[in-house]
Amino acid sequence: MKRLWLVAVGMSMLLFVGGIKVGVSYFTDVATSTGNEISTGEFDIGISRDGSRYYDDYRLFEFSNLKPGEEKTISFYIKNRGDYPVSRISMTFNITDAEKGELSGAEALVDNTPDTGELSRNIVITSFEVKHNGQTTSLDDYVGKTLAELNNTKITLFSGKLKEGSSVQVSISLKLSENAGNECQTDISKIALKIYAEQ
Ligand SMILES: [Ca+2]
Ligand SMILES: [Ca+2]
Repeated sequence: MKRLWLVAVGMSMLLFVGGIKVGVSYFTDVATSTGNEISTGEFDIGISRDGSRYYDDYRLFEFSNLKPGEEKTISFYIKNRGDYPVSRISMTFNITDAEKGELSGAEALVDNTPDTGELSRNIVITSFEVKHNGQTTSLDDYVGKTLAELNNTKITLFSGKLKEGSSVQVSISLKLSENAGNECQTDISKIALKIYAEQ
């Protein structure tokens, strides 16, 4: 009996609600979804001297008044700041050798090319390392080479998977050869590093 009663109450409520629907507006609701889009992400790397701020174009080093036998280290970071993993990073040195002003007195005696510098032929790579995830890889193929020999050579710095937001650190030590002669006094090498990343 009790069960039947409950059913009866249920039915009467339905009828009642049905009754007041007639001629009365309903509350309505619509869910929308706007602003959808399909796009490609950005493929972007940046360079930094210390790993804090990254740039597309940044001067990483300037060494002046090098003496024969003197060594300097270039160190920089390359970061994947895009939306995809990077599978390969490579780099080239683009070198322009020039004389800085007039030939010096001692230089003029041995340098018969007043329009071209000799410095990059005398700058030797003594160490070339790439660090990623705490692992250091030494690029021994390039150690012992001069910058002139490597001019415009594509050097692979990293291959594998550099995740979004991760970086590698590159350290290159350069030495002005002890055998550098007076022909490279007051010479200047302008060095552009071009860094390429592949998806
Ligand atoms: Ca010269
Ligand atoms: Ca010179």
